[in-house]
Amino acid sequence: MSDNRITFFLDGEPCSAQPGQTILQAAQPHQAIPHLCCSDRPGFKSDGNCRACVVEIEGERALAPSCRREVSEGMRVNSAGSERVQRNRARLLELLVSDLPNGRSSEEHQQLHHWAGALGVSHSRFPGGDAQFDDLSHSAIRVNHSACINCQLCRQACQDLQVNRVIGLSGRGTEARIGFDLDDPLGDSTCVACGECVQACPTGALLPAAPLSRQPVEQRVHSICPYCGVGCQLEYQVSNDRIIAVDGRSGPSNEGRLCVKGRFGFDYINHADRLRVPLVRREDAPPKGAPFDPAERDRYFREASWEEALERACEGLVRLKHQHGASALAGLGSAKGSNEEAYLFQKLVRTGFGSNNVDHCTRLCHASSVAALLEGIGSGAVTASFMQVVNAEVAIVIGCNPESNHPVAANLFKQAARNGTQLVVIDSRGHSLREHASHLLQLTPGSDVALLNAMLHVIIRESLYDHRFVAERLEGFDALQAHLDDYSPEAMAPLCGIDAERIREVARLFARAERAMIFWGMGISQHTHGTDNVRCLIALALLCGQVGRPGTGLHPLRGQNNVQGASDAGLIPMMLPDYQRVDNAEARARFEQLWQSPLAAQPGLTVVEMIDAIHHDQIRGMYIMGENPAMSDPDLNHSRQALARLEHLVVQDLFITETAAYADVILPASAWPEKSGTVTNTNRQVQLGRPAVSLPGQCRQDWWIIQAIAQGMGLDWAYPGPEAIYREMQQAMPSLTHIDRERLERENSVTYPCPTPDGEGTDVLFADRFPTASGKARLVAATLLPPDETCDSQYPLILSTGRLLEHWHTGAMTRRSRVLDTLEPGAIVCAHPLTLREWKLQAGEAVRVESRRGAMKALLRADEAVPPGSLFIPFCFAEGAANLLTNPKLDPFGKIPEFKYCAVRLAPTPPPNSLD
Ligand SMILES: Nc1nc2c(c(=O)[nH]1)N[C@H]1C(S)=C(S)[C@@H](COP(=O)(O)OP(=O)(O)OC[C@H]3O[C@@H](n4cnc5c(=O)[nH]c(N)nc54)[C@H](O)[C@@H]3O)O[C@H]1N2
Ligand SMILES: Nc1nc2c(c(=O)[nH]1)N[C@H]1C(S)=C(S)[C@@H](COP(=O)(O)OP(=O)(O)OC[C@H]3O[C@@H](n4cnc5c(=O)[nH]c(N)nc54)[C@H](O)[C@@H]3O)O[C@H]1N2
Ligand SMILES: [Mo]
Repeated sequence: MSDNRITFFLDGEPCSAQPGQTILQAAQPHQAIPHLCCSDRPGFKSDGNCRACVVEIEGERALAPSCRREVSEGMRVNSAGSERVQRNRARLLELLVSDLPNGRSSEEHQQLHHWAGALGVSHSRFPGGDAQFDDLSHSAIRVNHSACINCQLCRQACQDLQVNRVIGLSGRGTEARIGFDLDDPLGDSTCVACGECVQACPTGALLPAAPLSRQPVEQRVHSICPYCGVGCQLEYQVSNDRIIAVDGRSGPSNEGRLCVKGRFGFDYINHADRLRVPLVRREDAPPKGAPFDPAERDRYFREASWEEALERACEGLVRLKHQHGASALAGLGSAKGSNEEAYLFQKLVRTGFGSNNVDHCTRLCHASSVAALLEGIGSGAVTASFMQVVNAEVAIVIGCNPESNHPVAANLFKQAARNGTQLVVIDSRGHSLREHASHLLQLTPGSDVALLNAMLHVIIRESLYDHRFVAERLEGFDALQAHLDDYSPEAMAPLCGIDAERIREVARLFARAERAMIFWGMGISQHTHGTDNVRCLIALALLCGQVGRPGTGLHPLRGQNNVQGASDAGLIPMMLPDYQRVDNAEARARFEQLWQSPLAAQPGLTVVEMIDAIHHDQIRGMYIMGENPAMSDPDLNHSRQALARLEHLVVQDLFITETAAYADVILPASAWPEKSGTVTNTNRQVQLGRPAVSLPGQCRQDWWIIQAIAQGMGLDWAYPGPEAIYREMQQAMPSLTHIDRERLERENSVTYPCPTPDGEGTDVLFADRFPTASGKARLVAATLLPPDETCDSQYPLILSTGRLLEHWHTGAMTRRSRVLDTLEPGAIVCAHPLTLREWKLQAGEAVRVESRRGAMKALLRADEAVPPGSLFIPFCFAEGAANLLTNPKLDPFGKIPEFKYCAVRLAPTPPPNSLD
C-alpha cells in the first residue's frame, strides 16, 4: 500500500494520499473540509452539487468541489488556509441557511448547522424562506422541501441502499426537487419508513416526525437492534438519559441500514405502561382468568418491595417442588434477552427446579427446521450467512416474507437480484419481493412437500444432481430415489397448484446453478409437517451440492434478535448448551461437573406440551421471562385456561402483558437498551449490546433477577455481572471459543465457529465434512401429509397467520411505540377482494372470524396478496387475537404447532350457498 502513495500539498503542508482518493478523503486526517452532498458512508455517490467543499487548486481559476476531484502527485490545494475559499464556503452556507425558518440553522439541521457554525455563519442576511415543514402527512418522517439542497443522498439511500424506490426527482431544472412515488404526500406513498433517507439527509429536510427530544446529543452508544434476527448494529443517541434518535452503524449484517422498527421503535421503554415496581397478586383479586383491565390494575395487584416479591416468587416455587416433585415446575426463557440471561435461565431450571422443563419461543418458530437440520447435517444453525446471497446465482426464498420480517436482509436480496441473482419466491401469498423475483410460485397453502418432492423427482430423473457430492458426502440417496418415483410434476401439480412445466423449469434452474442458496421461514416450519418441509429443502440443497461454498447454503431466517443465541445457550428441553442432548450420559456428566449439580436425564416438556401438562395437573408452577404465551401460543382459550389454572406463576417482563395478568408475582425487568450482554443473530454472529440508558423506577437487570430466584431456591450463585456469566458460558460452550468479551468490546461482532483467537469466524460451513458421526449428511424422504385441519362446509376458509412490518409478535413492545402503533393501529383480517365479494363484505367492515376453537373480531382489509378462499391475520393485536382461532396440533418431530393453516369462517354473514 505504502509503495504507490502520492504526495500533495494542503495549505502548503505536504500530505500523503492514496491514488484514487478525492481531495476531501485525502484531506480528512489533516483537516475537516465542510461537505453536505457527499456522504462518509460507503455506497453513496456524490454529485458535487452543494459546493460546500470547494477548494482552490493552484493553477486553476475556478474553485473545485473537493469531493469530486482526485488528488494527484504534487497537487497544491488551498483549503482552510485560503481566505477566498473560506469566504466562498461561508457565503454558500449562508445561502442555504437563508431558506431555513428565520434564516437560522439549529441542531435539527444536522450537518448544515454544524458546518455553518464551523464557518461562523450564525444566521443569514439574505431574505428568509417560509420554511415550514411542508409535508407532515407521515407519522414517522416530516419533510421540509425548503431545507433541501437537492444533494440526492436521500434518493440514493432509498433507491440504491434499501432498494425501495420511493424517493425520486420530480420537476425539471431549477424546479427539480425530491418527491415520493408520483409526487405523492409522503404519508400516501409506498414509503416503509425505514428512515434511511433521514439518516442520509445532511440538512434536516427529512427529519423524524416527532423527535423524542430536541436536546443536543450528550452520548452516543453502540449496540444492536432488539427486534429481529438480522442483528443490525446501531448507535443510540442519548440525551438526558433518554434515547432521542437511532442511526444505523456499519455492522456485518446491516452495513449501516435499519428498518422502521430499529429506527423509530424505541420509545416502548419509556411508555407509561412500563412496569417500574414489583407487583404481587392481591389476596382479594378477581379470580385468574377474569377479564383483566389494565386500567384497574390495583384491583388485581399491589406494589411490593423487591424483598417481598422475590420471597413470594420463590416460596411458591419451592413449595410446589417440595409437594409435587421437580417435574411440577417449568420455565419459559426469552429470545429477547441476552445469551447470558438465557444461559442462566436454563441453568436455574436444570439445577434449581431439577428438571429439563425449559423452553422458549423457538418451539413455535424454527423447531422443525432445527429438528430436520440436526437429523440431516448434524447442525441446527445456518450453513452460511445471508450476506452470501450476493455470491449466489439462484436463491430460493420460500415460506418467508423478508421485506416485512427481515427488512434489512431483504434489501440485500433485492440488491443481489439487481446484480443478477435469480430470486425464486415460493409462497402461498403474493409476495412483496415479487417485483424483484425472477420466479414467483404461488403454491396452495400447506403443499410444499408436493412441490419440493416434484422438484427433487425432476432433478434425479434428469440426472441433474451433483454426482460427486452425492457419492462422497451423502447417505440415503437410493432410498430417496426410490421414494420419489411417485412424485412426478404431473402428479404433484394439482396438489400444489403449480404447473408441471413450471416445476421442471425451477428444478432445472436450481440444479444447474453454479452457486445456489435456500432461505426459508415460518411458511415452511409452522406446519404439522414442518419437519418434512425442511427435509425436502435440505435434500434439494444437498443433492445439488449447494452447501459448503460461497454463495451456497441452507439458511432458515431466524426470527428473534437472540433466538439463535438462546437456543445455543440451552433454552431447549432436550438439549444442554451447544446442543448436547440431556439423555447423553457423557454430556450430562460434563455439565454436572461444571455446574456441581446432578442433572435430570429425561428430556423436558416443550411450550405447547407444558400447557397440556398444566391441564393434567402435572405442571403446577411456572416462571416466565420475556415471553407472552397468552398471545403467542396456539388455541388461546386452551392456553389461557392453563395459565389461570397454575397454582403459582412468576412473570418477569417490561409490561403487564396478557400473560402477566395471570401472574402471582410480576417482576419489573430490564429492556434491551438498558442492559449489557451478547446476542447471536441469524448469521451466527455473536454481537455485543451496551446499555444506553438507566433502568427506570425499581426495575432490575434480568440476570440479577434470575440469580435472585436461584438464590431463593437454595442455589449458591454469586455472579457479579454479565461478564462473569459469559466467561462460564465459554467453558460450557465450545462454539464460543476465541470469542472473548474483550474481543467483542473491540470488534462488536464475531461469527462462530471462530478457529483462531483473532482471525475471522467461519461464515460458510461444511466445506469438507458434516458434523455427523460419519461425516456425511443424510437425505431423508418426506411423504405427503395434509394439514391437520382441512376446510369443510362449516369452516370453508383457510386461515394463515403471521406478521406486519411495523409490529413485533404480540405487540407488547411495538404497540407501545408511537410511530409504529400509529402506522398500524388496530386489529385486521386480510382477504382477497374476490373473497370479500363472495361473502358480500366490504373492506373496512368489522367482522367476526370463527374456528372450532374460538372467535375474534377485527376490521376487514382487502389484500390481493392473500389467495382467494383464505384469510390472513397478524397475531399482534390483543383486541383481535389470531391465536384464539389457531390449531395447537403439533409436528411430531419439532413439536411446532400449525400456525399457518386452520379452517375458519366469517360471521355473522352466513357462508355463501356455493360453499354448501
Ligand atoms: N415485523 C416483524 N418482523 C419479525 C417478527 C415480527 O413479529 N414482526 N418476528 C420475527 C420472528 S420470531 C420470526 S420467526 C420471523 C418470521 O418471518 P417469516 O418466516 O417471514 O414469517 P411469517 O410472517 O410468519 O411469514 C411466513 C411466510 O410464509 C408464507 N406461507 C404461509 N403458509 C405457507 C405455506 O404453506 N407454504 C409456503 N411456501 N409459504 C407459506 C406466508 O404467506 C408468509 O409470506 O420474523 C421475525 N421478524
Ligand atoms: N398465530 C401465530 N402465532 C405465533 C406465530 C405465528 O406466525 N402465528 N409465530 C410464533 C413465533 S415464530 C414466535 S418466535 C413466537 C413469539 O412469541 P413471544 O416470544 O411470546 O412473543 P413476544 O411478543 O416477542 O414476547 C416477548 C416478551 O418479552 C418482553 N420483553 C422484551 N424485551 C425484554 C427483556 O429484555 N427482558 C424481559 N424480561 N422481557 C422482555 C416483551 O414485553 C414481551 O412480553 O410467537 C409464535 N406465535
Ligand atoms: Mo419466531
